Parts: sequence; C-alpha cells; structure tokens
Amino acid sequence: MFITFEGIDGSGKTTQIECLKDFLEQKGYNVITTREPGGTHLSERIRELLLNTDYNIDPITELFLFNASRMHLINTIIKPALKNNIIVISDRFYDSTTAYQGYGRSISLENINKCNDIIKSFGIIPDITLFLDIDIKISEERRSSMEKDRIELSNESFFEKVRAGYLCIADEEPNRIKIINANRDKQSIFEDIKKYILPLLQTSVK
Ligand code: T5A
Repeated sequence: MFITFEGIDGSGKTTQIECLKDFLEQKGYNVITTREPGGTHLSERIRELLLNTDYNIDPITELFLFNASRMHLINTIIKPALKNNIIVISDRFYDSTTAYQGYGRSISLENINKCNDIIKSFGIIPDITLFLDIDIKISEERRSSMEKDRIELSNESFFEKVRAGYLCIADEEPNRIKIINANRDKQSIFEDIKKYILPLLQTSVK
C-alpha cells in the first residue's frame, strides 16, 4: 500500500506520519517512510539545492528538479518496497507539484500533468492521499521558531494559492484524496487518519 501525505508547509505531516508508522508497526505491518524532495542520497542532494536560500530558481527548473528527485526515489525506494508488500508512507508526492508549481507558481496545469503522467506511467500511484488542510496563519505560528527555507520564504498569497490548489485537486479525486482538518490537536487529527486507513488494511499483507 502506498500512502501519501500532503499539505502546505507546517501542516503537521511529519508529526502524523510518525504516529501512523508506529500504529501500523504495532499491528505487525512492515512500514517505511520517506519524503519529497529527498529519500535517497541523490534526492537529498537535490533537496538541498531546491531549498537553499542562496539560489534564485525559475519555476520550470524547479519543476524538473522536483521530478528528478521523485523519479530516483521511485526507482530506488518506493517501487522495490511496494513489490515486497511493505507499506510506504511518503511525506509529499506528485500532488505537491500540482499544488506548488502548478497553482502556486502558475506553470500551466497542462505541463504539470505531462510531468505527472510520466511519473504515473511507472505505475506508482498513491492508494490514499491524506491532505492536511490547515489555516495559513496557524501553520505560520507553528513554524515561527524554525528557520525558513527558500520556499517557506514565499509570501502568504503564494500559500493561499497552494492551499486553494490542493482543494481543487482533492475535489477532482475524492476517492483517493481525503481532506483532514489539521487546525486541531494532534490526537484528533490522527483519529481521522485512522478512520481512513483501517479499512484499507484488510487488503494489505503483513
Ligand atoms: N515542494 C515539494 C514543492 O514545491 N513541489 C514538490 O513537488 C514537492 C515534493 C519541501 C518543500 O518543497 C515544496 C514544498 C515544501 O515547501 P518539506 O520540508 O517537506 O519541504 O515541507 P514542509 O511541509 O515545510 O515540512 P515541515 O516539516 O515544515 O512541515 P510538516 O511536516 O507538515 O509539519 P510538522 O509535523 O513538522 O509540524 C510543524 C510544527 O508544528 C507542530 C510540530 O511539533 C512542529 O513544531 N505540530 C503541531 N502543533 C500543534 N498542533 C498540532 N496538531 C501539530 N502538529 C504538528
């Protein structure tokens, strides 16, 4: 099973992924977690470039760098793990590209979809995507003590566009993408996540 988490920066993905991994392991499942950009040595190097505040990166270069990181992660980690019936949980996947580079940076959705279609052609499509929907102001408060990376330095209107983009994507694929109110405490959010994941476990191998 391939589970992805999505949301704007600081929406609580890392926190919930840790809870879900522990929960699934306690039930006896083999689980690996990964993140985008990153997850392999090469992709982590690409992540450093993408998030480094020293670079001014145009949207199309950014689009290709995210996709290069993704392709390497798929071939090196995700595909082999799924083949071995390991549950893969990824912090972000191609919906991030649609939301950030498409809706956020205004690259045409036609071009975004061309890239996403290449990725999809390798057969790696999330079984479920949990979109942690958080108010921009709350996410900013939660991140206030953290140093900002190149993308986090973007202004509020950028994140409004990204969030609106996620809502459009979720609207288009309601069976796969579940919207979760992430403005609440950690446990309430996790209860919702469990409600979506538990029915899917019946089809997973331990
Ligand atoms: N990107 C990525 C693109 O533009 N295109 C792409 O295709 C891809 C793949 C990646 C950046 O790259 C962009 C998006 C991003 O800008 P990242 O590090 O993955 O960078 O992105 P972030 O989402 O910024 O990761 P964060 O770790 O900052 O946020 P998380 O994981 O969503 O949030 P988390 O769990 O670390 O929580 C943030 C803080 O809030 C607290 C936590 O303890 C933590 O301090 N918290 C809560 N506090 C109160 N109540 C709750 N319910 C809380 N949950 C967590």
